[in-house]
Amino acid sequence: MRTTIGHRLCHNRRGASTIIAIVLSLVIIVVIVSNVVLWSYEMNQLDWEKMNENFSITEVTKVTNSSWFVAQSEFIVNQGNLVDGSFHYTTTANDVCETFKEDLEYQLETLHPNAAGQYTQWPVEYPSGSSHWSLCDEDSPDDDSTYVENNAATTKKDSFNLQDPAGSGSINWIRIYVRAKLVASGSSILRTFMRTYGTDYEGSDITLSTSYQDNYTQYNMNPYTGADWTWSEVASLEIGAVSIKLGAALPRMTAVWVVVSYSASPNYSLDLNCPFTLDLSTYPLDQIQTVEIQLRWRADDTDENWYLKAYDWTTTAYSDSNFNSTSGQVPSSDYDTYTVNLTDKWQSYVSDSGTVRVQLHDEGEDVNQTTVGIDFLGVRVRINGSCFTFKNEGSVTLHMVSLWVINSTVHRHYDMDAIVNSAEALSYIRADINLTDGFYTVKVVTERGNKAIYSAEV
Ligand SMILES: [Ca+2]
Ligand SMILES: [Ca+2]
Ligand SMILES: [Ca+2]
Ligand SMILES: [Ca+2]
Repeated sequence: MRTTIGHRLCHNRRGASTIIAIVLSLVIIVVIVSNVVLWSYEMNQLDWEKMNENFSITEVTKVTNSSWFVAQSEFIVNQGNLVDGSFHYTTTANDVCETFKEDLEYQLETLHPNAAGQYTQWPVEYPSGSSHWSLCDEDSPDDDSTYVENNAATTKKDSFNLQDPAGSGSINWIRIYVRAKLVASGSSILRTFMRTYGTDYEGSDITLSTSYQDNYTQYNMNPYTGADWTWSEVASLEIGAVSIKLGAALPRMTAVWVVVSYSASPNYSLDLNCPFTLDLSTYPLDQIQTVEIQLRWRADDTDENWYLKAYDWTTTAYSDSNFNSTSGQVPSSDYDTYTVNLTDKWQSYVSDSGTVRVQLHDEGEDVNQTTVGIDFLGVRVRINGSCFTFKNEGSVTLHMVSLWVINSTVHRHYDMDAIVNSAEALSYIRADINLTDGFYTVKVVTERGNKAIYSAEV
């Protein structure tokens, strides 16, 4: 009985391994067959795609310039104001303008303390015995060499009289500056202080650290009158600081001063700039002949000359040095075009990444507040290149990989990498292919191996 069972088990085991072998063989056969089928399908697919490529070269022309590169971001207005529109308005010549206006150019005058004022409350001065204003009056702050300090846990004010101002004209704003620190970490309070018409005004709490820092409070109007500051108000102003010591963090002040922003006479000016980025993959730096800047614009007066300049990346300043024209243009109320080219010295105006920063500015300060409308502003490169127009008339996308240009003397091959979608055309620009006059043949080859040929006379 036991022997019979043993035989049967042995027989079953042999049977099972036979089945496994057959199954494995079947799997291998299926894998091989399916791979063959897949490979043959892929081959057929490739053949089918290759057969369905249908394209032509429809035109070959000389190209002497790129299209215009236009603003991609808002203009930076250093002087003047944006009145209406956005940089998008400047990307097409269509009589729709972005509008800017000249604004008053302001000068600054700085005034320092020259006498004691209403309050001398800060308890400590260094050097000891000095008048407080004389410790805070220096033009370049001397930090720990001379200062006043508050070691009291109550509010203390120091205020000083000021030098007489020399400026004239309309006052834009005044700023009360305080240079101070804490002698130890903490949260003691310090505020700027000002006294006008016998009334005290304090700024908001300033967060101090253990290093000296300048802080200011700006007043666009005299808070007592609610009107623009006058020069006599500035002359009789007192400035200083208020502090409260908390813990061990004694506030220490080394200097206070006032800055007055004003304009002596109507002196309107405008100065704006914007970056333009050249497509260096299509127009490599070593193929550029020169760079052109074109402005289409108008203005509401013809009182002054205006200038296009570009940022010189070497001297790090705007310039028109070596431009073909440096005489600027007087605008008119009708649209005018103002074009400059950067001659063969264009390199200093183009960054390694292809950025050209263009500036437009007025001749100078004048009494008429001019409004300027920019309809179009663009930058382009001049090249000695070629444009090949391909038309894909087939049902599959084309990948062009090779280009030949053949004439009586030259037989040149160029690598290319261009995609043309089904039923679309592509104008393919090569700044590095310069077609000489005469009869020539152009041949283009796709990745699948099809080619198109074009012959003509330039
Ligand atoms: Ca000082
Ligand atoms: Ca001006
Ligand atoms: Ca003007
Ligand atoms: Ca426009």
